[in-house]
Amino acid sequence: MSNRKLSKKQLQRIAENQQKELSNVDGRVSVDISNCNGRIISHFGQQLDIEILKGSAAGSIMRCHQRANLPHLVTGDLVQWVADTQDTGIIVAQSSRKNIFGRYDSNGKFKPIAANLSCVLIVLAVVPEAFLNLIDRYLVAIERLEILPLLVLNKIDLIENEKNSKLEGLLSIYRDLGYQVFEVSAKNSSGIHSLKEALANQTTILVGQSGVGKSSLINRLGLDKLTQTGELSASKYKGTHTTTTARLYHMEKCDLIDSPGIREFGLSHIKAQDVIQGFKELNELALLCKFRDCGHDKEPGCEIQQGISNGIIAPERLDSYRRIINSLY
Ligand SMILES: Nc1nc2c(ncn2[C@@H]2O[C@H](COP(=O)(O)OP(=O)(O)O)[C@@H](O)[C@H]2O)c(=O)[nH]1
Ligand SMILES: [Mg+2]
Ligand SMILES: [Zn+2]
Repeated sequence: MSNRKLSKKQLQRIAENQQKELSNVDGRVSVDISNCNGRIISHFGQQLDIEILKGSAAGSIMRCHQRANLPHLVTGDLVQWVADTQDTGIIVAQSSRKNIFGRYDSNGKFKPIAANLSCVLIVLAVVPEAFLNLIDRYLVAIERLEILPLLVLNKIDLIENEKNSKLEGLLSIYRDLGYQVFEVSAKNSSGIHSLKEALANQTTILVGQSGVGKSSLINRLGLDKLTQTGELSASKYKGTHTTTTARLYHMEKCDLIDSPGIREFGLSHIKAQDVIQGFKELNELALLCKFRDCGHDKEPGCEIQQGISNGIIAPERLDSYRRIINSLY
């Protein structure tokens, strides 16, 4: 009993000392990546689960609190933590982020979803119906971050014999633009192998409407190493995760992040000139329009309208671009 008390005190003292060392003048705490010993897996209210990255416990999960002076941490953040009691920890520092993926809520507040990504997998399904504007919203958010965007159509087991021409048309727009589009079924595994190869060595967040099969796909893409290491971490997890926040799965060859379905992926506070960068083909032609402030509507010398007439621009994409521009503050 007394032994345990002593070690807890010692641990706290170590934590405090490290905290002092790490604090910089403005009270914010940041640390070099090489000093990070944890990675945020998920949130549980005020608590976070981290994957332990160093030492004999590497690969297992630790429940942590974070110091109040740290910013809001998200899945994928690399952090430095110290032991608190025997089975919880305190996050004392955060490493700078390679990138941060998120949306804007209806009040214009940025809602970070996940950090340090290399890929975003936009998940569509045969049902519920896929919407071009939602895909484009994701692409706008992704192109700004220099993250690889991939598209996947799930539930192809539900496609009837006759082709679904509306869906085919939608997918061909993105294929023609050079995006890689996979067609899979999480139910019967068809197409899963090539998707898995494309995701190898990437840290990928799966995004898309609720019900398209993001969680099912993650199940189908492999086994999570973290929930397999040790009974303690496994029992902590059982049944506890409904996808209300992003959650990282450490698979054998890749990292996958499940995200909650979002009805609207808000971009309200992105700048208009950043929106068009998400529309590669429009962006290229817009530079050639006669007027620099061309609205790409009825102006003379509009290359985008010309492109629509020539069939090289999909009119749906211009509509979709307009809808996003009109939704900006
Ligand atoms: N037929 C069929 N159903 C699927 C497939 N993938 C997922 N589902 C079903 O679609 C529903 C939503 O899946 P879920 O993974 O929870 O979607 P999420 O909300 O995007 O995570 C569930 O009832 C799944 O069983 C698939 O490939 N084919
Ligand atoms: Mg889900
Ligand atoms: Zn124009």
